[in-house]
Amino acid sequence: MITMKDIVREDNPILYKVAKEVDLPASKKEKETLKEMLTYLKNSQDDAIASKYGLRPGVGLAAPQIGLSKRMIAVHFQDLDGRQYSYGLINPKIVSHSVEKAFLTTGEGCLSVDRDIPGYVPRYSKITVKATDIEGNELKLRLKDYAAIVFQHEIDHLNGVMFFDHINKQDPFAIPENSHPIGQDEE
Ligand code: NB4
Ligand code: NI
Repeated sequence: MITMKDIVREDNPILYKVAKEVDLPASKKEKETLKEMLTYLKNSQDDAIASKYGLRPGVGLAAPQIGLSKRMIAVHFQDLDGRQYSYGLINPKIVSHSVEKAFLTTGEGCLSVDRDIPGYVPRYSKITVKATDIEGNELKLRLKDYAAIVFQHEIDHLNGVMFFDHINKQDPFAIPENSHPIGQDEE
């Protein structure tokens, strides 16, 4: 099983590389790895398992974070309307996006970054993603707000981009223009 020792940290150059496309159909090994990434997320959200193995909780994970420079991501979360998302995706691609942006009021963290970096991370509020799932099915996902933010954080990792690259260095909590907040106190 994947544990924290398998997760590379921000000093590892693999996190700043553009990851390679996976030749389809994906190999048995690649599919096994993607299943393990999804299992890490499920385990990390289970208090008993997470405390037993010292897992930091996650709703997403990208293959470069476990030292594999390949375009594969796993996501496992419920959006704020309670809709469940649980996917292992290969060669995910953002094929269209809104002009409008959104950001988590809590800011973002990363399993590969062992420090808090305060500030809003502006991202597109609506995206359409095309990808291949673990079974080899072609998927087209229309995502908004929280779900769109999670997918963009993961797809960024495939392009060597970290969440803090998006934070306004001069004023980290400046409200990005043409954006809306996502999170508990978004009323
Ligand atoms: C990826 C996320 C950072 C912002 C928002 C959040 C958590 C991550 C990083 C967008 C994507 C990992 C991958 C959480 C978390 C809410 C749901 C269900 C019950 C606990 C869990 C906690 F753990 N980020 N961690 N960071 N990343 N929400 N939740 N809760 O997932 O680095 O590249 O279990
Ligand atoms: Ni991350």
